[in-house]
Amino acid sequence: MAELETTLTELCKKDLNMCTYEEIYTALLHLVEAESAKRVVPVSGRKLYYISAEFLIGKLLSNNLINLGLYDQVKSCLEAHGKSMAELEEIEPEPSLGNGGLGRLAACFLDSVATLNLPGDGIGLRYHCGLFHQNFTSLLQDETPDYWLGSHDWAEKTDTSYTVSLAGKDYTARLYRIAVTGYEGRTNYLNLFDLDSVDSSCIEEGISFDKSDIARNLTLFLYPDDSDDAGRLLRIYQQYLMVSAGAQMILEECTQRGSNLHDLYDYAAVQINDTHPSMVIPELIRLLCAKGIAFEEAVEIVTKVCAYTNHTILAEALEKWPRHYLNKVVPQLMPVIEKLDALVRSKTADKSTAIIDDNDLVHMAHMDIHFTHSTNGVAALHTEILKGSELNHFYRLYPEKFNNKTNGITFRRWLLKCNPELTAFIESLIGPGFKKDASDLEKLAAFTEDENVLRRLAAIKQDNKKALAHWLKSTQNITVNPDSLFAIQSKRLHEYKRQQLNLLYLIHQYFEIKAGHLPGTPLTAVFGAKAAPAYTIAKDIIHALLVLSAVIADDPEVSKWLQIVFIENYNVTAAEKMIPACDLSEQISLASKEASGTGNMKFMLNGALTLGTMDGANVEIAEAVGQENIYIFGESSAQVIRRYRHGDYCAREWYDIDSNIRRAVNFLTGSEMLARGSRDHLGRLQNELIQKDWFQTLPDFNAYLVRKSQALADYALNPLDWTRRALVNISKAGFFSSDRTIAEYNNDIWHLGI
Ligand code: 73E
Repeated sequence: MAELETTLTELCKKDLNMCTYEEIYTALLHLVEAESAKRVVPVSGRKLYYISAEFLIGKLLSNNLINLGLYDQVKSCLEAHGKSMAELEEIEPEPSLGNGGLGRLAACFLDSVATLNLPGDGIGLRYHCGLFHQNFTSLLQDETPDYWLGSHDWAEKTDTSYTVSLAGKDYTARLYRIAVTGYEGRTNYLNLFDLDSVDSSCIEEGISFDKSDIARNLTLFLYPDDSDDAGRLLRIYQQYLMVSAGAQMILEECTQRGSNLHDLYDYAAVQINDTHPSMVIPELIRLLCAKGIAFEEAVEIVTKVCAYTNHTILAEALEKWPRHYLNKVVPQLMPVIEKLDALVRSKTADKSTAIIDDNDLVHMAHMDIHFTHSTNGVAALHTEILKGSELNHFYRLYPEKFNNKTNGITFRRWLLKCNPELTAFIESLIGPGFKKDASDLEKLAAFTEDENVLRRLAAIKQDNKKALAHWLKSTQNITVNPDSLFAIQSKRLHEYKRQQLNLLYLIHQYFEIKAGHLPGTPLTAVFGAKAAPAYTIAKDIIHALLVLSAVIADDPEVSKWLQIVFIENYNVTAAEKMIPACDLSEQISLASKEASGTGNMKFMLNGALTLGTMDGANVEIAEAVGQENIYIFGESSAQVIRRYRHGDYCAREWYDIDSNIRRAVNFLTGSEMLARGSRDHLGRLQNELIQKDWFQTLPDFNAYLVRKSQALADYALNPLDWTRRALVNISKAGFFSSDRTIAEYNNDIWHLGI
């Protein structure tokens, strides 16, 4: 520690007592950079390039210190000088370079690749503004830009750049690099590309900006609003900048390491994270051909090198670009894409797998499946749905390409970093092995009947709930009762995730409490969710929850038993506060729609019980913990898929026959709600639920109600048994470590370092 103190004092050029948090932060950034650099290992054999439009990395300082084994020392050293790590963390802006699960998964994967000492880099874009900042004004969401680039961010500006041609004009993509050091592992890099000319002064109002000036706006925002043509075009510009610069970098690195490009497979494995980077396929083919390789061989090389991950079956998320868009932005790629389409058409008569369809739409996922050697889903159920229905035509063509890789999360951030008290307790019981070998958590099973252990675990949960309560008070001036049950639903706002089901339940409870039917325990229902700026109904759902929260807060009879807290601007930093404090994890998507979910894994690992449908990775969580340690409800994916196929779902029938549903839905435009909320928003949501309800909320309403009431009663009646079941959940969470996921990708798809 003395050595650390000397280093820090030298870096700050004065006694630590005299330093501002800014100065200490900058010094630590340099320290981490230097330590990370020591762990760069020369690459031998095949190296991974994980290409993704999103890397939701979150704050980096504490995580990097943990991975470098420096966290405890730094913390003690700061404390000795009257400084707190928590306050220091406040200085760092969060890089929110992702929307949600897909981007966060990419960040967890980079951590695990480096921790497993595998050679593997990320390739993405350096957005100047991350996902918008969410503000609640008049109980409605509005959006402002999230400027995260400060005077000292983690990305190192390099002298490396590549020329990328967009709509016939040349642009220079500059490389920025963020070091990614694994837990006691090697250092890899996250490579982010940007244009020097990008300029935030073209942001007009809120998050709208002049979309025509590519040189100035290309990397301004993560996924600009794509509700108009200019926005959609901009998305293609972004994607191509990323893949073209990325592909050039890959070929350059591999050539420098000795590849003659015919043997590219011995040097590179490229993982395509959903369809956003799919243009890397024709781009690599184009570049290989330009270096003298014949088209057929180039196709073969690229197919062997690339693999594709599918993250969703929602049709609107599967990208299909009008041919004329691509003709405009990437005319150099169209001949390649046309030749690939011709190849497919010569191989199979089945037109449904064509790349360019009869309406001149280019199907990115189709190109991925034909011209990569692996297509994987992200949880067992999701992969089965891909094989059995969504991508069945492809599965019949290439059964050998399809495989499952159930998602995972890095325990360094989602346990060690966010829940140090629980981490220390687990370590005291089973030793430190679980930090690198998550299956070690199984050893906790030996303690499920140990009352002392259970009491300590309950006390840790209580501490974390108090910490969340304190954070809510200091950041949003919200007071919560830590003795209530904390049920948390935090994830993007989307109808398929069904925050509206939770909303209807809360309205139902409001009526029940007023009628004197009291629940087993007071409930605090916590939400964290951003709605896409153009997603009207999602914003209506946020409004309804905020209005209901106010209605309840103003009613002393109900507010003793029920409180709704909607956390503003949910992001990774907020998640780190919320997850350790959760008792009941709400994973209530419509079965078949949530490909995996990863929040479900984070909550389980931190000792929450899950209330969920048999969807995504919930299915595997239920298998791991057993039915007695999870609250499962609702229709099965098979039932849901059948209902969609028959096309005979009629929400109005459910509304008409069920008085509980009717009462809850009607309340949306009742006088209590309209006294505080907007008739436009609430009426539209009500109408949607009765007339459409595309994600089948009403059929699951009663089952949800019954299971949730059961959970509340169990929590109140037998708290020790609740904690015992929480411990079972923690002990079974090992499978959901991203180290396991990455080991599987490596064994089955990448074969790195060989
Ligand atoms: O179920 C999640 C999954 O856990 C899925 O919805 C999400 O990916 C997670 C990680 O595998 C996802 N995000 C997107 N598609 N699937 C997506 C689509 C378009 C733009 C941004 C994200």
